[in-house]
Amino acid sequence: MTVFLVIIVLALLAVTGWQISKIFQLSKTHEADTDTSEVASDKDNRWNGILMLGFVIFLYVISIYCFWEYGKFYLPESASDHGSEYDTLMFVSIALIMVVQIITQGLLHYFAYKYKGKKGQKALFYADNNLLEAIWTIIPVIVLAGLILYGLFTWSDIMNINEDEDPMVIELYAYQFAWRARYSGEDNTLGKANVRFIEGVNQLGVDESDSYGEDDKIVTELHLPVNQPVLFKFRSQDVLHSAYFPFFRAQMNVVPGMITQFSFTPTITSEEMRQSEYMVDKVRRVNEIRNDKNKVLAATGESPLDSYEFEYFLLCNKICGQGHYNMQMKIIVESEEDYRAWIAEQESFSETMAKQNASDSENANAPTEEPAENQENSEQPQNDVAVVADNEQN
Ligand SMILES: [Cu+2]
Repeated sequence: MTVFLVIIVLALLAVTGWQISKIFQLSKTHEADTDTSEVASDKDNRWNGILMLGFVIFLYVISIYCFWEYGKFYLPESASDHGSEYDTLMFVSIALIMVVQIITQGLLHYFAYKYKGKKGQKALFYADNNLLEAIWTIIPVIVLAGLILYGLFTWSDIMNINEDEDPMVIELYAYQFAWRARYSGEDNTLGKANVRFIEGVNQLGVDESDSYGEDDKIVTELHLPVNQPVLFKFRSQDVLHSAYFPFFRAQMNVVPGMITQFSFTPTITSEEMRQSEYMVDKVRRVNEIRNDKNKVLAATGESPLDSYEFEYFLLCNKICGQGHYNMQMKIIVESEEDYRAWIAEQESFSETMAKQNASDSENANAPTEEPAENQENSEQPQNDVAVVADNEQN
């Protein structure tokens, strides 16, 4: 706050100084050799022209430098089936915009320099030219229409879910501030769910009376078999979240009170991605930075950072509250066998509920000396769900 006030005071002082200097200038008697005219002289125009040219050269140089220096931070090759379509669309659009902008921006600034004002020189009065008008109207219309149609076809290609492919249905459940995944089990159908059923271990509010839900499996890590189409159904417990899978070029809003969906097919396993040239290079760079930091940490006696290993992540891409930055879930793309082995180990919803009911009745029958602690464990109040999840992540 103090800093803010100091800045305001300094700004006001600067304005006062500027105004005072203007008053002095105006009150000064005109000397013969100083030009105080408000009309631009040839010298002013020459300077403006040079600055216009200089500015566009600066823009070009800084753009080239940014591509050169930061190009390595682009995402690698897409790890999903539709991702390459998306990348091509993006590349074509950016390339077109870049070419047009480089030419028009360059010409604009060059003409400002070339045709700068000169004393005695009069601008040519040129009313209109139908041919020119037609050219610069029709060409952009054709190019833009083409681009829009191309975008529309790509969009519907990506967004239309092909039910013939028999995608594996997985629910992604968002809440402040973590994700849960619910696999739909052998029947590939998710049990009904509602926020009103959230109680105890039933963190996602799965309807116990719906038999489709019995074999559902709720997990904290997303495992996907490679080359298998997946249909994600998104649900939110509290506020607007956004499921963002940058490596798979997918994103979908997660809206409270409705189910949104997105389908894609992962094509590159986590291990393959780890071994790609891009990722080997990135991991090496990250670990170099971490090693440098570790030297500083070691000097102050603090524990060192772990070395970095690449994993796919599902992130939240809506600023949904204080813990938003931490809202992520690991994604592991693996072979069909590895996936099957992993999913077989996971507890189904009916098993989780049976366990809770058993421990509930045990508590009810137990002598009333020490139930307080057990009660607390088995009956998490709903508000603590997020806190528990947060702790798990850390
Ligand atoms: Cu969020």
